[in-house]
Amino acid sequence: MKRKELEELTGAFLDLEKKRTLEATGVIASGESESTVQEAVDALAGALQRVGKRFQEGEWFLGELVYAGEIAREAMDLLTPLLRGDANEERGRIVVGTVAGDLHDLGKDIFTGYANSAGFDVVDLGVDVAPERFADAVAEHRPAALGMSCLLTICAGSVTTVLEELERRGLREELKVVVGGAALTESFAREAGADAFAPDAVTGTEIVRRWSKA
Ligand code: B12
Repeated sequence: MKRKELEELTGAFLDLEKKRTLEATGVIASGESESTVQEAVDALAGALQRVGKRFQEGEWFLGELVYAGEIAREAMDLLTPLLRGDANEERGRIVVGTVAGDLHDLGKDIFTGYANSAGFDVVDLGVDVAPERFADAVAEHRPAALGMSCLLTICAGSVTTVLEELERRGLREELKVVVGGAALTESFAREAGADAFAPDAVTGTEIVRRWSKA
């Protein structure tokens, strides 16, 4: 039964059938199915990779990419508030945002959902966040960690600019920085001077959880 529900979800999504996708999401979100919310989030994330491939290979055009993004947004909005963790204590604050020039927020929001459910107080700056705004938020909220998301290769340099701005303002030393998103890699993160790269939101949450215990 489990596989069938997830297949229906990804099948409807990849057919760009919004109503069917949201119905399939609703069944899982209601808890009436054997599939978990986390499995549905992972299934949608995997399907979005396929959307990207279809777009990259010229099979789909911008209209389809935009519509798929819209459907995914609505489905994720039903799921991410339901991500459950084992939070029984306050673990500290995290500031997150998508870097300047980049409007992708689905992955960042999944990380926010997991981090919230793990007991972190997350301050979400949204998308297209300028380096100065990241630094202002770190100065204001004094988080234990900063998370940056980047999906566009041309925006990857913004990660470095943010780290330089934090350094310049004397805000880098006490702060841990984790980055994620399809445009980034482990080696890029290391060279840019971030503390960690997270290939997915669960790993990202595990990393900040480890830091908060240290
Ligand atoms: C959906 C989508 C869109 C939607 C975004 C909707 C939204 N609200 O986010 C829309 C239609 C707006 C869009 C627009 C564009 N897009 Co787009 N998009 C995608 C697509 C298909 C899926 C992205 C996604 O949401 N994936 C699912 C999530 C769950 O995955 P994720 O973001 O990687 O996040 C996971 C991890 O990376 C990690 N993570 C991510 N961030 C963070 C942050 C932290 C702190 C942590 C710990 C973890 C973490 O955790 C997440 C969950 O596990 C990708 C394809 C791809 N392979 O990524 C293209 C893709 C990113 N887009 C692309 C392009 C080219 C564009 C446009 C330039 C198209 C155009 N010509 O206009 C515009 C750019 C707009 C802009 N300025 O940002 C290219 C980028 C190519 C490149 N190398 O730079 C891609 C790769 C498609 C492709 N293969 O060509 N896009």
